[in-house]
Amino acid sequence: MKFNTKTIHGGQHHEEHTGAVMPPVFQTSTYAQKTPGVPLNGYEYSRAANPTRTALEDALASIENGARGLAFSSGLAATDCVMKLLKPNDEVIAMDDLYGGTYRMFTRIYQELGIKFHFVDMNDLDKFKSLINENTKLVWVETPTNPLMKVVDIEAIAKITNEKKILFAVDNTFATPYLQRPLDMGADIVMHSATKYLGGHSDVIAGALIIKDAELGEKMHFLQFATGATLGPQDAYLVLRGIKTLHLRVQRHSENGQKVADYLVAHPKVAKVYYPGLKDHPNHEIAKKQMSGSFGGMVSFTFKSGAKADSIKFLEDLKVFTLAESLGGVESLANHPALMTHASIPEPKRKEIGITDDLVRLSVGIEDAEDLIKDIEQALG
Ligand code: P1T
Repeated sequence: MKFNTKTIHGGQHHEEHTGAVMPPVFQTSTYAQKTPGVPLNGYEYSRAANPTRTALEDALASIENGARGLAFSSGLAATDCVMKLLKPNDEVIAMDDLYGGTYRMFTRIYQELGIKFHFVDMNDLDKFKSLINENTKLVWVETPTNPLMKVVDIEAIAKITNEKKILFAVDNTFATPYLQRPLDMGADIVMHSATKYLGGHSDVIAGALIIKDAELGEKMHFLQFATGATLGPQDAYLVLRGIKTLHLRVQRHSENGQKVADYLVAHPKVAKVYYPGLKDHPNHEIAKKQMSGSFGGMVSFTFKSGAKADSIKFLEDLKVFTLAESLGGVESLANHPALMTHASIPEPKRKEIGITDDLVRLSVGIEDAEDLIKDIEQALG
């Protein structure tokens, strides 16, 4: 099955009793048993499994080409489940640019529990390799990264992690499986904030893991079941519904993202534009190799003035874009990483990796590109 068919049919079947084309929202916590400990139909308690969530999890496994999909109550809950594979003294090598909440979890929760983190730009493969030792158990990347849109060569990293038997997890939130399928390139685990493009309509908080190996998938299901951060059936239904139009939406997000990036590059007030679809993006060639022909809807930029006040004024003056955290919904959103999504990263660290106080991040939606560009034009004016 090709990808655009999988988004609609992957892992899906009609509901057994009525033939319903979409799975019902099985709003139930528990399931009847005929004799103690023997469930009627495999389901015994909704923390362990729920048919609506199963339908979503099977769709997730299908679109990312994994053995197992798991749906969580948020993206961070999904990340947390991966971290529960680790124990004190284990080491993690993570990309230096990450969603602020992921960085906060790594440094303020798991570092405190005795896990050691190295944050490095993995485009420097020698530096990356030099950090590997016998305690290295996990490599964690976002690509493209939030908010600086760095691109990591998944195949190159996977070659190293597979050889050294280190788990390799990719947060595929920004790219989505429409543009990039990390498991096919050698990664072990894909993570999503399904709140974003998978859900696609800014109406649900959800997370996902897709695991390449069935045995590891089973272990992660145990961790999820035993600790409890599962997705409710109503929210599972919404994400499943979102996935059915993922290919159409991301195609338009990418077209609009490229147009907005091209417009910003030519604007006299704009200093730097971060978008992997630009020819002068430092990782453009890698992006071309591993993303399927387009580059998504996330664009960041800075001001020639370098002034925080200019970025704030711009954000206040937008009319079609909404100033809000989050991304990946049909509507365009704008965000100030230093003050909003990445405020939990200490200022010196933000400065070190390039999240400046005049950096603006746009989640370019699927409205008419002309209206979006006009809005940016008036706000920059
Ligand atoms: O918000 P939640 O569903 O828990 O997902 C966390 C998360 C994980 N990974 C990436 C790449 C993300 O962007 C996020 C959430 N990000 C935002 C809310 C944001 O505006 O960047």
